[in-house]
Amino acid sequence: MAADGWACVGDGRRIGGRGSQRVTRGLCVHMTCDDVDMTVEDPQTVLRAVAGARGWVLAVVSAARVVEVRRGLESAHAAGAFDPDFYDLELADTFHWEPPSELDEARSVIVVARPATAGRLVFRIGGRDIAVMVPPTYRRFRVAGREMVAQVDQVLRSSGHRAVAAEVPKKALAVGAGLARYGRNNIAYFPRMGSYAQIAAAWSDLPAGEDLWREPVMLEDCDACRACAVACPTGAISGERFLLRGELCVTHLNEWPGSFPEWLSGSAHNALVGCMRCQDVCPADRDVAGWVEDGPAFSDEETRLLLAASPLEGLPAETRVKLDGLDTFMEHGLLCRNLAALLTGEI
Ligand code: B12
Ligand code: SF4
Ligand code: SF4
Repeated sequence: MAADGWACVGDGRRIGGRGSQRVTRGLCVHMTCDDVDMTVEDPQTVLRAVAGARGWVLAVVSAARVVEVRRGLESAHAAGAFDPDFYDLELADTFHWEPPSELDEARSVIVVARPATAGRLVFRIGGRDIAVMVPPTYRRFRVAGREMVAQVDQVLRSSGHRAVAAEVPKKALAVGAGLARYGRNNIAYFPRMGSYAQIAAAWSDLPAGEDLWREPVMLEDCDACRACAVACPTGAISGERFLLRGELCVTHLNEWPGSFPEWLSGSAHNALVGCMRCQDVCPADRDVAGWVEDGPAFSDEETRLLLAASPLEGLPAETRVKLDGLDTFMEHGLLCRNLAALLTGEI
């Protein structure tokens, strides 16, 4: 069994449960959550139990690891690993490397991942129903991130600690912390969730404890597989290096404003936002590939309004409710642009 749980489904430990009252030596934390109610000595143990009860995974790493990850990223940039425009748009200002002033002393970063389902929307055009996918990350994006951090903060407050959302490189921290492995497609794969995971991170004043940091690891499934590289419509997963050619990735192209480049084939579009090709073909996702929730469905009239890029304020209230419910973080005009690219040929 691999230490990071890839060959098993957890270590089987159970630390109390609803109503259990286990009192041990050391710092005592009593916390009550919907489905975990226990008294244990160590906030990290409580955190992991609360996460486990929800099907999430969690790790606490030293804040110093963020500095290391930053150095790695900056030296890769200095060595010319990133397309300069891509770096400026996607990476240069994305991360907040300093902990927020509201924490007296940030000692650790807590990384949490939870399972996420893809969404299958329906757009009706000329009486025909066309299914359009929303990849797992984008569904309830903001809510999911906020919930994970709020839950961690709630648990920590019982022991006088805090957690505050961190915008740091989440995959690198999840993999370094031993929670996940990289796929060749550069996505992080978690036991029992595969790549269908949403990741959140939080700065905390909780001491990190035992350092279990490790070098990045790739999935064993990738050793004899290149399915994602073959399926990638733009060659972003290169045979020459591990690091994604992010500037070619459809997700990069359809998350940003502007027109799509001329070289991008119309058939490359496959989701309302993002791209599912390298996940759809991945054998390591075989157990989660069916994690798809249906809805909402958009009528002929709603689809027509969206394809005409009608402003959000002008849409019927029920259409706005459906769009708000997606919570993708994407600006309305970009979703309309992406939909038009997807449905070209269907109209
Ligand atoms: C910028 C960004 C993008 C960019 C760049 C993607 C990328 N691979 O960097 C674009 C817009 C293209 C993108 C696309 C997607 N993204 Co994105 N993205 C981010 C963001 C903001 C930062 C990612 C980052 O740190 N990139 C910098 C690179 C250098 O980091 P890295 O990929 O970890 O690279 C490390 C490895 O390459 C490693 N390494 C180097 N050499 C080698 C060699 C070996 C053998 C190994 C094992 C490792 C290794 O070292 C590098 C540095 O640490 C995060 C949110 C966040 N705050 O973290 C979301 C995030 C990573 N994205 C996410 C998702 C889901 C996606 C998409 C799957 C969305 C979709 N379905 O359409 C695609 C996947 C594209 C892909 N194949 O990677 C999720 C990840 C979920 C998961 N399970 O991994 C995140 C965490 C958002 C979230 N909160 O959920 N994304
Ligand atoms: S498709 Fe194959 S090579 Fe790509 S991430 Fe999945 S297992 Fe690895
Ligand atoms: S998300 Fe799409 S474009 Fe980006 S690497 Fe995966 S298959 Fe290629």
